[in-house]
Amino acid sequence: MLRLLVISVIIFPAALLAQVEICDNGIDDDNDTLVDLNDDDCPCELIDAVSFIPNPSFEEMNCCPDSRSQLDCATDWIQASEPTTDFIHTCNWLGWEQFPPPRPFPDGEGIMGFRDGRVRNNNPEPYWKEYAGACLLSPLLKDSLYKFQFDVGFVNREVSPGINISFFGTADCQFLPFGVGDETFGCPTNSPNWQKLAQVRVDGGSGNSWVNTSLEITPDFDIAAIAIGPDCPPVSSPVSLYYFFDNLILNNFGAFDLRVSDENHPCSEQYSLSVPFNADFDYQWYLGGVALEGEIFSSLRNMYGEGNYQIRIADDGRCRLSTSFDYNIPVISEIERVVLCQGESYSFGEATLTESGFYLDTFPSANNCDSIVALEIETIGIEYDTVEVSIVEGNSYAYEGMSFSEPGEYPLTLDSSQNCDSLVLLRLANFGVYVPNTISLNSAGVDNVFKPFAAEGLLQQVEILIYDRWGNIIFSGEEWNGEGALPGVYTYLINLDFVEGESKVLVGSVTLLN
Ligand SMILES: [Ca+2]
Ligand SMILES: [Ca+2]
Ligand SMILES: [Ca+2]
Ligand SMILES: [Ca+2]
Repeated sequence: MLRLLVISVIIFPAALLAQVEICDNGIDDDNDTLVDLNDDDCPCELIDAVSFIPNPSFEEMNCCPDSRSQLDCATDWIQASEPTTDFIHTCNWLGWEQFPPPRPFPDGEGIMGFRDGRVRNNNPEPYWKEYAGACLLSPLLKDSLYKFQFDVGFVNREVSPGINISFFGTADCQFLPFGVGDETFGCPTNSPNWQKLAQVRVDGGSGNSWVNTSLEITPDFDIAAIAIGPDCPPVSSPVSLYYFFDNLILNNFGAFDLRVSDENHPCSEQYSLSVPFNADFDYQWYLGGVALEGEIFSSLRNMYGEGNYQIRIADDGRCRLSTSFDYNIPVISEIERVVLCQGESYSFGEATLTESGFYLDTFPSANNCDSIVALEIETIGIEYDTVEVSIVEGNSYAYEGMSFSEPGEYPLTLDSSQNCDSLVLLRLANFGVYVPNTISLNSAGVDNVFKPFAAEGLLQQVEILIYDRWGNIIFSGEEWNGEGALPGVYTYLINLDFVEGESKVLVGSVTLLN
């Protein structure tokens, strides 16, 4: 068979082989450059499983709530009842102190909180019922089957016992809100414009928990707006009761088959996409419209990088396709500032940095996300402070408790206020002046004249004073040859005027030899 097929391909021109696009093989079978779902030859009904309720997870807001009763801050939500629901968002207000919401929230950063009856100043208010309402993005049609899936949050057993969550509908958005001006109005059906569509019993166990639940609705008239909250009977609790809502998904019953949800952090290796499992369905996952080989289960076994993922369900000759789930790996950007002392280094990725400047690198951070870090390094003490001192040969210079007498350069490390060592370069020089300490009247090999010796052009004027042991000046002039003096020790004082303008007084002793 295989051999025959090969022969036929050779014999017949390619154009005569009418190839058909196969929609789940990742190949452009009909050579029109369009692969699988991207090819018009693969029609499939696109099912949008986004909620008919606007802002269904309380994530979009006009303002950040800073206190109770601010559902109006949640975009598109309508405060349906006179007793007001609460908008809780991590941007600021995290709910009543006595009703802390369970964390984390099921979806995102915003949720809604509501009461079912209230006790105020020991007075029970059994009809104090709080409802949130929304004008639907798309009406619920008469006699069609819908599903409403949502999360209910429970504080604790006492203030959040089991509750009948109730779902109400009205034919016109103008009937929101209801019971205006009447805090004891109770549930929506106390108005003739509203109908109760369904309810479900939800129990939060010991509390501090979220419960995901759902109910089914087949309305007997077209529904344009909804209200959700507690059911209608008056509450007889001795304490105020309180609950939370999040992630309110209302759609055609069948749309939930194609509702793609993700699990784990987007940067995690365990991150995955899935739809609810149904043994009767054949599944195929796509990335960018191209079939992913072997991905034929309700959950993706692997991720194939960023992009638009879709799942196709084929059953009973019908083809249904989910809307694109856009998978993006978040990148975190941060700026770091580091101060280094001279001689210190900073490890940044694989680099060891010691110089001032800006550096960029990418790191895996929490949850294995890439984190782009802009690093600014400032190095303190990169340049020496220089102290220049000149001394006369034989003298010494005291600096920071140390003594220096030899000309030269001394790099010194001192403590400074920056917590870095402060670096000082001490440049010690002498004046280029040599003063002998011994002269002789007659001997060779010893200076015969007492005077400061200096390089030519250094000194402008020299005045030497020679004192005897009683303090009498026995000589004054530019150089002393000891004439007329007895051998012995004499004290000198020399005034030096340098050509550059400086002056210096040198005091010492000189021994006069015979
Ligand atoms: Ca194909
Ligand atoms: Ca094609
Ligand atoms: Ca085609
Ligand atoms: Ca939310």
